[in-house]
Amino acid sequence: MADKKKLNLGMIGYGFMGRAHSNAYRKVNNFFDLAHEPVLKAACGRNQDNVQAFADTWGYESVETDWRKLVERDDIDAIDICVPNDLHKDIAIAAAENGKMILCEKPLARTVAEAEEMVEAIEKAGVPNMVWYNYRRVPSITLAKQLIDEGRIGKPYHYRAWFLQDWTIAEDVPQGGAGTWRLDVEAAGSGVTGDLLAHNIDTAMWLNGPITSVSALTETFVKERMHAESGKVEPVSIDDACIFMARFANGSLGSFESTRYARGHKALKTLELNGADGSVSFDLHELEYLNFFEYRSPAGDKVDSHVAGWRKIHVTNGEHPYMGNWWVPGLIIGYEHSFVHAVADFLTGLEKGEVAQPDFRNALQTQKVCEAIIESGKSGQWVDTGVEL
Ligand code: SOE
Repeated sequence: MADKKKLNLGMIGYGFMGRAHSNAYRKVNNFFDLAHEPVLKAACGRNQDNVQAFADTWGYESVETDWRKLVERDDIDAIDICVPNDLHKDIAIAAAENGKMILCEKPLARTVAEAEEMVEAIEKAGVPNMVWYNYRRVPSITLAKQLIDEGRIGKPYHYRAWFLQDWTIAEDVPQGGAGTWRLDVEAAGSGVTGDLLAHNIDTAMWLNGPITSVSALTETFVKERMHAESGKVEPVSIDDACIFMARFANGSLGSFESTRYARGHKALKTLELNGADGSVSFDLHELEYLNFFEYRSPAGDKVDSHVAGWRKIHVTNGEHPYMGNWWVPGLIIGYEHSFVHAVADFLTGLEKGEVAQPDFRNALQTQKVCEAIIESGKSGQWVDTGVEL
């Protein structure tokens, strides 16, 4: 890979997402023909032993224990932010001020105000940037986008999506700390809205356009939990569950549900879009399939009703999005590949001078919807999102 342009990466954080992204950087050049090659230059985390172990596992050349030092290093081109949400803003702004490209984990920030500051900083610095809403790059979902853009669904009427989990039902799950910072409002900003629904909102607006207003029902089922840092039982202020209705700018209606209390569901993530001429539906548990109902053919003819039916498309052919870069038709790929695709798209963007989406400005729109949901959950009123049209 001697002829490739090196992209020296500084990874901040070494949890679940630090691993998913590192895996993607390592694999991307084996499967995609790109002008750039990510180099795992430095990993950063507060605990020297842990970050060194992570660096050894994934092949990072060096470690730092202070992210401020990392963003100032001359040998780093891009910063990857994989830490809890309360750190996203300060790291992103400092990285932008130091001229670094930034790849930031979702959600962009805790609040719209933070996200706006981040957008201002990166746009002022003019640095390439991307937010890791990885599910857009599951080939079946990308295929849904193609079908919608080709007009195969026709006028959209309904969008519905779930993201259901069950890992916080036990009352002794702490808030704060590794992984469980997602239950601490200070670190996360919100609960399932920012953590899970943000994915569904990003995909929904990508497929079906801007969400203009929302009406939400939120609940915190377990009111107090031990805080892993203070060791004390403290009030819980995140939304454990959220159900919201939405209006899209194109006139269609949305219904969304997310919880971490759906016993038996670990990551039931679904979407469905119903239009006048067809429907698409997707379920992450069968991520290699896209379900498609065709009512009217591309030529405009109605499909013969006695043979019309849902088609379960096995999205593994070479002509399907991203799949030509993997195995042979019929053989599936999985969750981790969505991150490889994100890196491939980011690097392709660098090569072609195009902006890989979602960039910070695009992710700010999702943040606006999340904030409107939380506000609506508190007030019981419909709230305008203020999303750019
Ligand atoms: C939470 O359990 C979580 O890991 C999210 O933080 C991720 O964004 C989601 O993809 C899977 O669930």
